Amino acid sequence: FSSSPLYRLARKQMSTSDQIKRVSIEGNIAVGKSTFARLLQNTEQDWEVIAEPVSKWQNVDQTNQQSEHCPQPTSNLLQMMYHDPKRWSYTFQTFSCMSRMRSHLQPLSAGSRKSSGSPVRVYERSVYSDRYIFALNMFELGCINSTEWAVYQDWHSFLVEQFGHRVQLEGIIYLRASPQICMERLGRRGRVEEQGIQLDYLEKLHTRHEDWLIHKTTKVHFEHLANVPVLVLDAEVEFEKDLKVQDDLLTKVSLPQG
Ligand code: DCP
Repeated sequence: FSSSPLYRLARKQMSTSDQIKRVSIEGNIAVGKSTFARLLQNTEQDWEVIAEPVSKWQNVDQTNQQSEHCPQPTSNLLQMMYHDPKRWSYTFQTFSCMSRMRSHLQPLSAGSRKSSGSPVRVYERSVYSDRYIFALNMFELGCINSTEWAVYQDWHSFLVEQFGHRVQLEGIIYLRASPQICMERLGRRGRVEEQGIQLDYLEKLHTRHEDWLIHKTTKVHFEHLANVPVLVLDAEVEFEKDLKVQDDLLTKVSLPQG
């Protein structure tokens, strides 16, 4: 791996950062990002995995605004977005990206700080897939209007530029599988809010991943993002319970020491 482009580029990018290596796992809905992140965490104990804050989106805390007119302590924004995408997509994309920014900026845990080399932090998705996969897709589908899209891009670019290297990635792991396989996994996992998702929605998201990470045709606003190395892993085969497949995937992911 040390002779691979991912290694060389990761080293080059590191020299301009705070030495934390930030890597995101990308891929379609239900492809297995959380499972793969858990495997990575078990294999590399001092890597820190930051889970996607889905439960926050399912339980938006309203306690600060609680009053007679707003007696509910939480609301399920994920559910609201799937139920009425035109009304809620912009709000959802704002909230999900803000919660992700917060997790990108979290200080390192004590365990990761103690690691001998540079600490590695692994994210499930990133502020970049929020924008170039989901928000863009919702805009193209007409669920985010052009004013909302302009506002979204404005604050997104501003925040990413302000936070600088703290939200920049040194590598992307793309778990790649067909939309049909993701559909099967989505059905099996049975997250209630996602029950209305159709295959053509997963197909659109798949095309967006391919355009961004394989064909590199997505127009990205951030210069550094164009140079981030991408490791493509075949996630078509079931890997959740197959130790051999897990091993094969994991051996492809090794980052430089130091
Ligand atoms: N989602 C969205 N917009 C975003 C991020 C996520 O609409 N900017 C939605 C899509 C899913 C849910 O949130 O319904 C979680 O999606 P992910 O693909 O990020 O996470 P999964 O849990 O599906 O991933 P995996 O099963 O691969 O672990």
